[in-house]
Amino acid sequence: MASGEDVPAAEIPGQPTSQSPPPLEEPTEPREPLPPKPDQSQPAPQTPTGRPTGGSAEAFSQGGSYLTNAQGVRLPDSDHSLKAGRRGPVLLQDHHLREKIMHFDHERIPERVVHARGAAAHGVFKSYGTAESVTKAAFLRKDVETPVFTRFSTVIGSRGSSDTVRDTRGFATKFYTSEGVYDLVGNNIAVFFIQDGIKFPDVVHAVKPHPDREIPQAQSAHDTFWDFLSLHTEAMHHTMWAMSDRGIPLSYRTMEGFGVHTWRLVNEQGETTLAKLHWKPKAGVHSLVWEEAQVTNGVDPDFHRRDLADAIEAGAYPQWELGIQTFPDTPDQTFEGIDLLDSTKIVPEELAPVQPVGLLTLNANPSNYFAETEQVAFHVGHLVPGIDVTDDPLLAGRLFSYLDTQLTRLGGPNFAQLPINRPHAPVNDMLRDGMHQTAVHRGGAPYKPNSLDAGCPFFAGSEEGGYVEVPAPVEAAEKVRQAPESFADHFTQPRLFWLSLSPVEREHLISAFTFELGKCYENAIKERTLRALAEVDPYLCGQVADGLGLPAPEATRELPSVRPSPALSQVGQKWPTKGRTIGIIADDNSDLAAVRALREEILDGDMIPLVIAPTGGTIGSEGDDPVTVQRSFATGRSVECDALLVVGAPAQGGDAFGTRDAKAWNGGADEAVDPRALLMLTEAYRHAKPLGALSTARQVFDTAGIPVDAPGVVVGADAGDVLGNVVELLAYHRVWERFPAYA
Ligand code: HDD
Repeated sequence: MASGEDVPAAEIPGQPTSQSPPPLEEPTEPREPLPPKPDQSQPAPQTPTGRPTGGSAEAFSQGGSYLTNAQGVRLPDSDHSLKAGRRGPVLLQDHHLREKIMHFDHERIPERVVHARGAAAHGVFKSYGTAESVTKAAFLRKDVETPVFTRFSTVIGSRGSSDTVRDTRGFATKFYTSEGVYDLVGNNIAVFFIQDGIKFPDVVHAVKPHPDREIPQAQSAHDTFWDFLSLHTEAMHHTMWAMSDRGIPLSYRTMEGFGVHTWRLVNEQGETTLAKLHWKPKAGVHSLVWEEAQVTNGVDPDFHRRDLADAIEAGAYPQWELGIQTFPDTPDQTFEGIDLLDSTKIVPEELAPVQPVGLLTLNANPSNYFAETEQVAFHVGHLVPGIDVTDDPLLAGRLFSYLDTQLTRLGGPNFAQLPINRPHAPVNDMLRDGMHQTAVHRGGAPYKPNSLDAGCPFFAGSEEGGYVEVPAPVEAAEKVRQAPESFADHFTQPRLFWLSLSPVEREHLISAFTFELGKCYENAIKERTLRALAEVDPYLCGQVADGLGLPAPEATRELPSVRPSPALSQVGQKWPTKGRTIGIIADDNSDLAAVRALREEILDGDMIPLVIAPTGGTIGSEGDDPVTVQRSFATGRSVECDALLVVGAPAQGGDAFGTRDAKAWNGGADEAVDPRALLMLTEAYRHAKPLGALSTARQVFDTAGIPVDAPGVVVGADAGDVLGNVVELLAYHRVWERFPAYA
């Protein structure tokens, strides 16, 4: 058959014939263009000079009801390449195929070299005005509201890794202030691994997967990290935090944030104050337990990302207070003997209280992950008048690194023009051209001084809101590659951290060290780390050594006496329960009225009820207003819930758990309970979560081996009472007494 000649469709295997089922129906009627999404109806992007680009708003949005190519030309087909005959070769002249594949081939950009995996949200920062005496920053004046974009992240793993790994978390906020963009690029750990930016490539190379096999992913539990740590003990303080419960936060919503460095604040009078910045979550500082974190990695690798987005979508907006610790700007830049230029040191809150200066509320999810969360570019050098840097050598490295990395990641120097990075203040920067330039600049003289543009743009001094660096004195000294002597103490503050934790938290920390070092192959690395731990605390070192089956070394010096900082412990306080998730385990035979009442009361308390049943669908009969199931025993796991309730049969309802059919999961005292339900309960019990049983459900606890008189187990006949008690327990996050170390 001659090439190009059409073959009758009926003769071609795989092509529709008259016997083929009709194709799936598509909504093929052309309609009027859909109304633009809220973000698409914004005015057209502005140039960096603040002027419109000259294009219409429509030109920048994806609109219109017809599929087009990138040039706006309508297309009749996007499923078949242009061929010489139905079975013939694809033609090189298919410009639509070429464009579609070309664009696809370039859809990925390099992921961040660290902090690759993240989730973000838009929000607003409202200032209390309490920082006005120490800083002239306009966004910190009383009642000023500033739009923000916050990105949370893990550090080690790549973009596709999971959320609940043991790691430091990033907490970066972009404030679109009236004076330009201010970025606060912090972590959920108050100190950093290293004291000098020049060591950043070393610590990152050590913690990233091994260069030969690229394993393990998103973990510090491997030889290269512990090799580095044991040889470089300034990282010990950060590592203590990472091995504590802080390394496995419950959610982004329940994480503290820290600006880590000491910053220099400047007020209207030009007076300076040194300050450390803190984010305090309104929902409390809560963590997972290690087993829970490990299970969650498999059950729901997007756990933190989903939690953040769901909470915002449900209107349970996460909130943090921004707080500052202030210190006099003395020539030695120390406070109570603590070197404020050393980012491996904290100043305990008991010595310098954290004073609240404003409230961050995250209230909108991104519309497009790539455009916003992926392309947002933070930089510690994005500062506004009133906030200046100090001589912290770690900060110096960062001031160079953040801009530099965007060149590779975002492909050129114009990333400030991307919508998510664009300042909300007018820009007239005289930066020109370059890759991905989207502005149509006007004016013929992008240089200063000029006369052709009448000298415009003009310089702004302090009076006009210009960013004028603090004329901080610089000590005349010799050039050296050396650290100050005060940087040499690597163990006093790790000991302070250790002694500030409750017994349960210390046990968790011991287990984490034992797990991570247990994953190392080289004994020399384990032994060296034990020697470092001996300098922190003999009990800590002894317990980890026992777990590894190695002898415990002794400290080489007398351990310093330190005053613990209770603010570092996460145990003991009571917190709001808003936004927490309560699972309700039930089946067809359960007291449905109780299930309904529980659901309603949980929702009334601004919490999230999850009905968990043997199968998906509904429980209860048709005429009985069935209850929708959110998780089946196949998809649900206790790790998703902060507390679990089990609902048995109605009080006089007879034999609710007496039969074992397809949907009944509990066969009563003599029959087997579905092992998945038992797993959920025993797991939640082990993870010290509050548990409640209504009426006959207490039999299930017996079968699971959970003593109904154990701490945090509530049994009763009244749904309201049981729930009330469980919520009261939840306010403490966990039933801490259940951990053996509590006593
Ligand atoms: Fe960094 C990203 C936080 C030290 C170099 N860093 C990055 C992010 C956070 C932090 C939260 C992710 C921002 C985002 O969501 O896009 N980094 C910190 C903190 C540090 C710190 C709290 C110490 C106090 N970082 C640090 C040093 C260097 C870098 C010492 C280099 C000398 N950090 C980078 C980077 C990243 C980055 C390579 C990767 C992606 C990016 O910047 O935009 O430039």
